[in-house]
Amino acid sequence: MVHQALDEYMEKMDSLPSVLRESMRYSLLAGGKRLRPVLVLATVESLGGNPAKALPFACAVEMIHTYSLIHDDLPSMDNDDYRRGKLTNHKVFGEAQAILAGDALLTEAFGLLASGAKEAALPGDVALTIIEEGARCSGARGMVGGQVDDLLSENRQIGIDELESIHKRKTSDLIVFSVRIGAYLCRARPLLMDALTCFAQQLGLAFQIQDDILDVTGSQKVLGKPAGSDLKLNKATYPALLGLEESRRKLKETTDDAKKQIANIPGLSPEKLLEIADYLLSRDH
Ligand code: GRG
Repeated sequence: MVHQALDEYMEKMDSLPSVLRESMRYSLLAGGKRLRPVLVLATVESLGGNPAKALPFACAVEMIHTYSLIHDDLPSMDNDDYRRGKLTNHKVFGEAQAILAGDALLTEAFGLLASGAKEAALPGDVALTIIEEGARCSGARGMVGGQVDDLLSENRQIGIDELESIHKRKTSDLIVFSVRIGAYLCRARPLLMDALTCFAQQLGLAFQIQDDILDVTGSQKVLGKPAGSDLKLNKATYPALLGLEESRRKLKETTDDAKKQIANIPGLSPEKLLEIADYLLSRDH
């Protein structure tokens, strides 16, 4: 559903400069797990809503995520050649176009949050809250701020608290935003909103621990990368700070904690969300 909807949005943008449209399409439709949009839809389903109506919001978070990946891969950041099993955006379209494709995806995402809110006839305060949270989670106080502190932490010894503060903003905030969108769309009461938020925070942390473990164990080779090729020796990671075994234990504990947050809450059918948590625990890329 998400892939098709993203394809349709890009189809409609037929008046764009063709290189811009192609570079946006290239990364947006390259695949990926679609974790964040699926979380939007699964949260809506868990609250008894209609996931199809949440599709514009789901697509918006995937656009924000894709922009962050394009920019993260740039030579001035992680300088990666491959993403989602394909050459990175700047390798195909050049650095300037990659920066602009990312900028365009981020901006379109906020347009989509607004038009999605109109389409769903959301009350103004709910729509504005979603947009405000989206800016907070993806901007200076969220993902961008986390990325800055991540870059500043390179070649420096950091502790587990600082590592978690970076990942909370860089990785978890967009995951939390995805779940909270679903809760806002269904007008979840505060108890449910809080439970879902705690679930997403722990899920985001677990996701990052698993990401760090996979970088070391080389399971990313599913994407055509050699074992350990994602390992950045100048960066702090969970396995570097805690060791592999302790990281695996923490991953399991954090995932279990995430699942506990949403189990047995009246008014919530958490099956899909629990399934996603289990899937992330066993994922190999
Ligand atoms: C450049 C503003 C800016 C932010 C970059 C998200 C991020 C911050 C960088 C991405 C680099 C990275 C490997 C982060 C760790 C976790 C993460 C977000 C992994 C990629 O997400 P997946 O695994 O990717 O959900 P797919 O391709 O499956 O969508």
